Amino acid sequence: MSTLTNLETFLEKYPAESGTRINYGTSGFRHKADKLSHIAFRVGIFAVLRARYKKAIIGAIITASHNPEEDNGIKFIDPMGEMLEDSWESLVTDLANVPDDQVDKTVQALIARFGIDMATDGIVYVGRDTRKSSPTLCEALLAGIKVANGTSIDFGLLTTPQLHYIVRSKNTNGQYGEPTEDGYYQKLSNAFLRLNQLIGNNPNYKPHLVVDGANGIGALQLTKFSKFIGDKLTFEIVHEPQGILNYQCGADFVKVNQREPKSIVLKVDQRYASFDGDADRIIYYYKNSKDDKFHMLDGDKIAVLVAKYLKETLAAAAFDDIAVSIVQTAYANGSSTIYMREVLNMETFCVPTGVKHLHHKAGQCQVGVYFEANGHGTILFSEDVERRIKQSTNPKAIQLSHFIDLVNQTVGDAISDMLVVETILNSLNITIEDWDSLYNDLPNRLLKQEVVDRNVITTTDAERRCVLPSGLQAAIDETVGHFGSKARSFVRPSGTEDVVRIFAEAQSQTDADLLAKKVANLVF
Ligand code: NG1
Ligand code: ZN
Repeated sequence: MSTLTNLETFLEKYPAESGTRINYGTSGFRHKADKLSHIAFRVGIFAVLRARYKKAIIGAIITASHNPEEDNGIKFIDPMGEMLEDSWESLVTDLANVPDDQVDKTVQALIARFGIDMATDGIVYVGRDTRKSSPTLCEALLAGIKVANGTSIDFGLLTTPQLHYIVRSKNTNGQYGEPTEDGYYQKLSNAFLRLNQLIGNNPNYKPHLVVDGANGIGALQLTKFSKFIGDKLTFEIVHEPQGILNYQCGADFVKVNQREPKSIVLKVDQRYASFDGDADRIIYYYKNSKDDKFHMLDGDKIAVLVAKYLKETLAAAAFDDIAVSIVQTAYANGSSTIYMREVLNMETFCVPTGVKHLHHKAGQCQVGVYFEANGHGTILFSEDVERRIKQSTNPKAIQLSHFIDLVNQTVGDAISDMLVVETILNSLNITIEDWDSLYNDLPNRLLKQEVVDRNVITTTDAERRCVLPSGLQAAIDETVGHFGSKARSFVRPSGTEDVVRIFAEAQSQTDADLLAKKVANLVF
């Protein structure tokens, strides 16, 4: 007998789309929203199985992050606030794609294979972004949870990192924080205000920021958060959810187009930041007083700022033995890596694209700072380091202890990362121009090319070298060789789109553009 209740009724309500196979990739399921209802329903069933198997609460967030408004997606959050365990990705892909008449059989096979006790609690925490399609998909997800006789708690509108925080807090019995949206604001604002009290207001730091909320959830949640910190840091929030999500604004628009959002007229002496559609990425920018031009500070610049602050503060707190390491991907600007190694004397690691790879590597460090160039990242403190810092009475260690509480260690978080950057700028008593001048970015170009089968390209060495098709890497090396010692270029299949990405970096923008074009010609 099936352990699912009213399955047939809901399979009729959420019938499978034939012909479209949708995979659970690095960012969960992502597709045009109108193709996702049956996936959301099946994900609901799967989430209950995962929760029962882990004997813990699981999260499911409905969002397609920086994708256009008409897309949507669903992503799981494992018990400690981390991404879904790798080996379960293919399992949920299977369940999401089997024909309707095989759903029951597939679920029963999972129950048998993992010895899942269907009599235990299966609790799923649910949240969603501001997309118009999100409430409908949420309804399908909740139906799936009910069919599997699980329990759902629907938190409504949340940023992705907020749900990560809530899941971890609940599963650790509140040790990480109070497991509510308000608990999140409380934890971050307490840490921020304590740090602010210890640091004071340094003369070169102006506590005001213009924030582009990408017409999404980030704008709503930042408005709520700002009430918790009063005038200690004030915001002008632009791009609230009335506009089209991510359209001509948001972190991805700024990073890809290397320009400010269309509606913003930049003023000298003002800092700006853009969030993405689910507020897990952040990019800073400003108008430079010397050249009067737009300058961007991406994930690499944030990583360098954080690493510099942590290294100096750990030394001042007599923790010279604690190493800060940096984890990047092949897209990291070459100048940032050189600065980290040669000026900060830190170990740097390069891992394949995708947050889970960065998070995993950073988790093996004493203090691991990881950021993708696109502005997604956070800082992980090992248990031992966190305990030592929290036990110390050294004034700098006390500052670090509040700093740890300011960081969302579960995942990249635009609100938390913004507070981290603002606190560090104040603490170091520097302007955004000073921060920007730590190193000069090497000019680069990122191209993408639609292809029939992107998987004809395979890579190695953290995606920096091609294995197949044979001969391609030798041809890339030969081409790069004509562009000077700082030039590099690589190609890799995207994990989220049907495209191959081509990246080039060189001494000048003209060279970077030309190199990218030449390498693209080698591929196609
Ligand atoms: P793919 O499509 O695999 O390049 C993109 C981003 C990643 C990451 C994922 C998940 C670039 C070049 N790639 O991956 O950094 O954010 O999406 O959203 O930005
Ligand atoms: Zn995002």
